Amino acid sequence: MTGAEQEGASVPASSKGSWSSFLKSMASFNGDLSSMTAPAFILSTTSLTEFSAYWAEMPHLLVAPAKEADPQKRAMLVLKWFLSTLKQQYASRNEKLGSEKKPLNPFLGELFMGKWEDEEGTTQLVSEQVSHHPPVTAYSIWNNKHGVRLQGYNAQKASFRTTINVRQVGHAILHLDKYNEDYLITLPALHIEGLIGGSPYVELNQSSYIVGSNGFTSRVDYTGKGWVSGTKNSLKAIMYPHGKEKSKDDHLYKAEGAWTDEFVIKDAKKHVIESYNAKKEPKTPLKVAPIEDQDPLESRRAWKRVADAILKGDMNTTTGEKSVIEEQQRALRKKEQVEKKEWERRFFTRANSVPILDKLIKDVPYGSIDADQTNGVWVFDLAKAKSAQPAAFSELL
Ligand code: HC3
Repeated sequence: MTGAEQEGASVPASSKGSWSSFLKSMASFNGDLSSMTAPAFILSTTSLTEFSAYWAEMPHLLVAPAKEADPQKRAMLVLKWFLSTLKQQYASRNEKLGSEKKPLNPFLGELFMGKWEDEEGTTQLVSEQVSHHPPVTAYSIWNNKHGVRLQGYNAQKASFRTTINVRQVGHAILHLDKYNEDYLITLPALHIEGLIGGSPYVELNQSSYIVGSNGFTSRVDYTGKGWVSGTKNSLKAIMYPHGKEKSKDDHLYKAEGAWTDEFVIKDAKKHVIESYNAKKEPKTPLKVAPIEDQDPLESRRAWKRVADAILKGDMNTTTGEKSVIEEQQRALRKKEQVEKKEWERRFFTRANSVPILDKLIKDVPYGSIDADQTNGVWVFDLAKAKSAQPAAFSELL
């Protein structure tokens, strides 16, 4: 524990009591992150549906594999893109806001939509809350110019043992039209550091995989600063032909560095093939429709009153406005029960099976789909999407 942590330096003086009550309450934490009640100063105005955008803030890296003719290098560029998304996914809020905050819990049917426009053409995003119990967010991101499509869904299973530990359930699948190739991406486990001092941040742990239908798999190992040794936000990755994880001589590439900073990718001859510097890589800003033009279910419109109250530090209004949304949701669920009709998701459908997922998951050690923990396996439904947003999807199929 650092000096600052001992003193609780990041907790505003007026919130010290509520922060220590929050820490005490964690002892009986039931694992449901959405039911966690945190003090006002640590509440974020951003809903988890927005987090799906972190996958594509650098469209040039997302589409780079589609421009590469060699299958082995293509798989390596998928690894590079994936590693480049980590800082955005897990450290950008900390960097921007000074700590990780508690995101808004999306309601069922909540949407977040936007696009990135740059020299790679238009890259589009739809994110939808497809389940509330358990909370599950699904997303689809596509760039028609380069024929690149990413879709996925995720939920979090949390536990408390000295800190908050989170296992991510779900996956992403990247599809490259030109090569009719798919990459199954599993999601890293994480835990929260800096909790005692009141400035929480995410550290990644364990391993995640990228399994390509072209025969190459990457494994990424995450480590952090331990009690005795280690460096914050470290990663090591290897890429190998399917089934050759344990055979070092068959490893094709190695990546090493920090996911918040710099990493390099070397070939089997130890030559640096790719390098990445998170601080220097240009990002394309996401364009989101002005709030007044948004659908009532779109995140920033739906949460506006809550977000405004959080920004003002007005806890009474925050709680009151949250209750308005919760009440509306309760009424909708009741209506669905009476009418025996499940909420119709606007962009996604629950699938019985996804053959490519069933095939690729076999190359993930101990890999399983765990559909029971995500209220199903969720796939982007183009027919639904076309009727929901005809203009946006006119170029597809
Ligand atoms: C655990 C987490 C919510 C989930 C966030 C996820 C896993 C969501 C999917 C994204 O693709 C990646 C991602 C990044 C960060 C994860 C969040 C970090 C903290 C947050 C907890 C619910 C907040 C804990 C509360 C407190 C007070 C410690 O900040």
